[in-house]
Amino acid sequence: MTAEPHPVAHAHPVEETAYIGLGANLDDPRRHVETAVAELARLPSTRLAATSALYRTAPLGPADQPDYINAVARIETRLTPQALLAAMQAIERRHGRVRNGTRWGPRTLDLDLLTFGDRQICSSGLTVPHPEMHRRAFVLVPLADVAPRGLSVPGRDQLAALLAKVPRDGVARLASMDLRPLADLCATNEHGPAGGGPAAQGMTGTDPLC
Ligand code: A4P
Ligand code: MG
Repeated sequence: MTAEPHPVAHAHPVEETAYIGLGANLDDPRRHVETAVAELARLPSTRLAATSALYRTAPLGPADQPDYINAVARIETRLTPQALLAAMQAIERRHGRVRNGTRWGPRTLDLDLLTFGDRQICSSGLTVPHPEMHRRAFVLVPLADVAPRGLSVPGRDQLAALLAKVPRDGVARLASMDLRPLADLCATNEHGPAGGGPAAQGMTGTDPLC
């Protein structure tokens, strides 16, 4: 059995703000998204700063698949982008993500690294900002819940300008996230609040949950 990469080994001293897009459309997708947020909150050297509402969105790609649940999380992290991506992929695997070769096919959980500070990265396994984010309402609308409208997407434009260009039909706000999975994790989190929390919901990032 191969061991999961250990992200702490790839931490660096500068804390960066990263935005992570979450999407799911199989097997109780809302639960996958909410528990994945709780798992992001528990990553080492990482703090969950804010979570968007949940959105029901029409599928992009093959039409014969269920609607998606989409959301965005804002984190502050000392992980490198590569270590963060590895940790995100480990979370996807724990959620039973199967890659069957269908582009944009249905999935239990997809985590996309949208932006990482003001970095632009183009390597074989990682492109940041995510190359499709600027044209996707199912990313930009929840992103606006947790990011300043003046956020600049490196190499693209400000979030407000990007939002103005995308049609929003097919993106319906559902509800705030239920962060009880996060509270459960806080109760048992060996890292304690300094390692995994605090977490907050909405724009401010100031309501510590644990
Ligand atoms: N990769 C490179 N850059 C990144 C990044 N910034 N974040 C690499 C995450 N991964 C990145 O991803 C393929 C490879 O991209 C990985 O090996 C990673 O090293 P994947 O998750 O295996 O495959 P994928 O997600 O099927 O491919 P792709 O092209 O990334 O799809 P997207 O762009 O994630 O789109 N419709 C709705 N309504 N809502 C959705 O959330 N999502 C998708 C998937 C399609 N339709 C959707 C939604
Ligand atoms: Mg993806």
